[in-house]
Amino acid sequence: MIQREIIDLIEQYQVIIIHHHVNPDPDCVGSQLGLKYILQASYPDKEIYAVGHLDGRNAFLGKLDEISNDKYEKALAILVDVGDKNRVVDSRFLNAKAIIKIDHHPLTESFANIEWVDTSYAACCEMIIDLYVQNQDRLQMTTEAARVLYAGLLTDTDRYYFDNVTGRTLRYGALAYKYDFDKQALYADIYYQSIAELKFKGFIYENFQKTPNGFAYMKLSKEILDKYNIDPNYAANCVNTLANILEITMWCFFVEYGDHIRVELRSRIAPVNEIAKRFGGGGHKLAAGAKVYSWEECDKIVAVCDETLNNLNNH
Ligand SMILES: [Mn+2]
Repeated sequence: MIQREIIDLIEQYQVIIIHHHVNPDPDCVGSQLGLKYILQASYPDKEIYAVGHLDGRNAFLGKLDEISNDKYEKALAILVDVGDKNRVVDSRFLNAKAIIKIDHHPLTESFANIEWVDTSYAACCEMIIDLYVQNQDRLQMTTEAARVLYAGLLTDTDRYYFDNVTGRTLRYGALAYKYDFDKQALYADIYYQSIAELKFKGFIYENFQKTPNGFAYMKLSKEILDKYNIDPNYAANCVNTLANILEITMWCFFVEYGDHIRVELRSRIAPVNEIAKRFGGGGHKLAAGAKVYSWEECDKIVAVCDETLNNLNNH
């Protein structure tokens, strides 16, 4: 069983360094710090580090470690919530003696010594909790681990709302919830909005476009983002501003970055991962993404999505 192999390998190493992906979200950081705290409690003699960079928005989750290059010489590196080598923050993980990957995204490349990749988990934090639940003879949970793992469950499922949620996700939420951390403080840290963010959403509600067959989209140029003082990552994460609207069954944000346009595609009926694939991207059935390089390509995506809904409406 792969979880046993993971723990066996962990037990062979004195230094363990856990890495996150670029623009880490609470599920990624929650998995990273949750695993760190579990391993610290379970193996107090080992050196366990979590490295990378947290922006202000995710600072409530905890602190990361700064470590010197020589730490990698005898280390085991663990990558969480990320499948691609080039999306891992801090490439020094390549200098580690062994690498473990723990991820719930569809597999794109294999390179680690142990790869635990399973898309049946709604969140990477659910995988870390499962690692603890199935191996309680060797691992210990802590209150602080439960807090950050619970944060990841909430955000990767949109509070148990997305279709990736299973009975297991809910049971593990209950397991984390029973630990004595301040839930209201956690919700406040995750869900607060600034007035600038609120006004930006107001702009979206006023200005999104809709095709005749129920595809809604928003083109967010650098000019608009600058005007509202909004970071492109934040803008892309606002795609579900257009969710739960009666007349809209598929929706998309096109967000301009320096050299490309990020496409975030969502649906509540027709699969969108195949559409994303046609434009070099991919993802889940009802939530997918791609990267394109011109607004003309965005218009092609709009046409394909509207056509998909047209075909669906006529059947
Ligand atoms: Mn995740």
